[in-house]
This record gives sequence, C-alpha cells and structure tokens, in this order.
Amino acid sequence: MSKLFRMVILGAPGSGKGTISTRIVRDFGLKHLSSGDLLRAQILKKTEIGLAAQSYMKGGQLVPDDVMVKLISSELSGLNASPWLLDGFPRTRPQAEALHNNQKLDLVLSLEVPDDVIVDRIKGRWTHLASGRIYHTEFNPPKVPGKDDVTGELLVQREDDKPESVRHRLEVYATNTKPLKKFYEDLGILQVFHGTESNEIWPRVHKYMQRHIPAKSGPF
Ligand code: G5P
Ligand code: MG
Repeated sequence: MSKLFRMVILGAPGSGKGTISTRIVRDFGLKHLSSGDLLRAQILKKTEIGLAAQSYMKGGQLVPDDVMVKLISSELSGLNASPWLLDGFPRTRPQAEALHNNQKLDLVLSLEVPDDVIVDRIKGRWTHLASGRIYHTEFNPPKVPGKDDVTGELLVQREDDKPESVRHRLEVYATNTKPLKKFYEDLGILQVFHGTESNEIWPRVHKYMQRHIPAKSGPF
C-alpha cells in the first residue's frame, strides 16, 4: 500500500505545511513536492516559468493554473514508482480537478491555524531558497544565525513574507483554496487538524497517518 501512497497537505500560508511535510518525509518515507519551493528554484535558475511566476509571487498572487498544472504534472511523472506528498498544490478548483483526473489521492490533510498566529510567526521565518529548508528565529533556529545548517549559505527572508503580502496571501487562500476542503470532504479523504503549534499538531498527524501507511520512525 505504501508504495503508491499519494497525499496532499492543505493549509494557509505559514500554517506549517513545510514543517509538517518535512516530518512526514522523515517518518513515512514519502517524496515531498512543494509547489512554492519548485517555483522559487525556477526563479533562482531564471527559467521561463521562473520569470513568469516571479511577479505573481512577489505580491502574493496565484501563478496561473495552466503554468502550475504543467509544472506539477511534469514533476509527478518523474515520481511514478514512489509514494508522494504534495504541499501547496492544488490551490484552486481547476488545479484540484486536473490532479483528480490524473491521480487518485489517498489522503488530504488540512492544517487550521488562526490567522493572527500565522501573521506573528511568519515574521521570524528564514529560508534557504535553493533547497527550501526553513528556519524560524525562535521555533527552529539555524545552528549559526543567518546560515543554512547544511550548506552554510546565507538565509533570506522571502519577498512575499512582508506583512502586506502575507495578509493578501491569507485572503487569496480563503477565497481560492479553502473551498477545496469541500471537494476533498465529498471524496471522503479529508482530515482536518486544528491547533496553534506544529509540535502539538504533529503527533496527531503521525497517529492518523499510521492508519493509512506504516511509519518508519517517530513521532519525534
Ligand atoms: P508557498 O511557498 O506554497 P504558502 O503561502 O502556501 O507558500 P508557506 O508560506 O510556505 O505557505 P507553510 O509551508 O505552510 O507556509 O509554513 P512553514 O514554512 O512550515 O512555517 C512557517 C514558519 O513558521 C517557518 O519559519 C516555520 O519554522 C515556523 N513555524 C512552524 N510551526 C511553528 C510553530 O508551531 N511555532 C512557531 N513559532 N513557528 C512555527 O507558495 C508561495 C507562492 O507561490 C505561488 C503563489 O504565488 C504563492 O503565494 N504558488 C502557487 N500559485 C498558484 N498555484 C499554486 N499551486 C501555487 N503554489 C505556489
Ligand atoms: Mg511552505
């Protein structure tokens, strides 16, 4: 069963999708595809997709559906034999339908964290853009301040983590992505987790996931 296991993690910007995904990868051995990390890698490489996506992302707008569906389909086609976890895709109804028409999901998790908690925590996020590794000044600090633990390269604050972009991203999430919960609820594969701390949400996610796929380790 674990071999073809396919899941999605939904949640507002800063709700902890990346944080929880890293732990799922460690304990359940899934491949993690973060649409935001993929886009940021394209921007760093100055590809056609990266150049097109940059202006949307900077202000917290969604990148057009056709670009996203093409990007994610191409990444998924390289993962056919592995179980995977999608983070940040789908984000709109057309994206969810395109995915559903191609791949049947086993599970969709939704992280529900209050907006005021999110706005506060995003101020402390630092990112290693090339790898997608994320840190937080208090919650998950790097070993050396301002530097990535693995490469030693400089960490940056994402352009879309400025307070005005974050507020806009929360609105975009509420309008476009939150309704996807109904789509997945109707398919009978949605599980919602409420909380304000990833460390408190994580053991519940781990326990729930074990109903679907055997754990290799954890929860830590
Ligand atoms: P992204 O990159 O997908 P978002 O907005 O969905 O961006 P984001 O901001 O990456 O989500 P997250 O992954 O949910 O947030 O959260 P995280 O990084 O794990 O945690 C946030 C911070 O809080 C981190 O510093 C973490 O260490 C800390 N933290 C975690 N838990 C706790 C805790 O319990 N306590 C505290 N104090 N801190 C904690 O998408 C970016 C853009 O790309 C485009 C859009 O423009 C989008 O805005 N895009 C798409 N466009 C169209 N369609 C798509 N499918 C697209 N996908 C991406
Ligand atoms: Mg993320």
